[in-house]
Amino acid sequence: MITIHHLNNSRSQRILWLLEELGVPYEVKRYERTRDLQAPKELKAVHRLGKSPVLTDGERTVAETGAIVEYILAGHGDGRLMPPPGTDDYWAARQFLHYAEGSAMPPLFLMLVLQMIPDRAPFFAKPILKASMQKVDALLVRPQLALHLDHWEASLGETGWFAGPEMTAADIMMSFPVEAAAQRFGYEDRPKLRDFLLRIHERPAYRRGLRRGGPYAYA
Ligand SMILES: N[C@@H](CCC(=O)N[C@@H](CS)C(=O)NCC(=O)O)C(=O)O
Repeated sequence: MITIHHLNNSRSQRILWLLEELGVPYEVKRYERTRDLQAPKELKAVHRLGKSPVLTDGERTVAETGAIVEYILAGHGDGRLMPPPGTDDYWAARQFLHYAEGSAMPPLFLMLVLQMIPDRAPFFAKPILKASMQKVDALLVRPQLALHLDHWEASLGETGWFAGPEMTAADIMMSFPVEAAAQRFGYEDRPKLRDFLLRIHERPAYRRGLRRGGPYAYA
């Protein structure tokens, strides 16, 4: 039996959704974030990085969302949720499986860190740090994020999915950056992203995953 080590309000929600779409039985072990939003130390007993998600399957432990998605597809996908191997859509899907964590998440994380720095500084340093962080944000982070958001909107293209005419694991991987960015920017000017979120949030498997995972602030 697969066990998913799941942190509340986190990107590991995607794995529960994937398992629900495939109808694979699994157990969820829930972990609660600490007051400063870190994972609790118990997760380090599962994997030394102490991050979520982690999958355990018998003696095997797999970390990293993208690798976990590939592990589940290899063992239980039976060709579902991926385009036919070797096609352009297949390689687009593989690209998004890597891109979601490798390229889409870092600027979103950086933006969060820049916001936190002045909040955590001594009171006399706050104004100068706030001004500096806002400058870095405006010069470096926002233009990068705009580039990525434009890429997502264009990739949804005519089909409304990230890779080909049907929903794939690429859409599940991309759901977290799309949800996280929606909270910070909204999608007033990006109708395809707005529509993508509405469609995935209505899926019965998505909703079942939410019930298994507990609190999730992004849906
Ligand atoms: N690229 C990794 C990121 C893992 C990660 O940073 N997970 C977050 C959950 S959103 C976490 O565990 N944060 C708590 C912490 O770092 O203490 C993946 O996709 O699995």
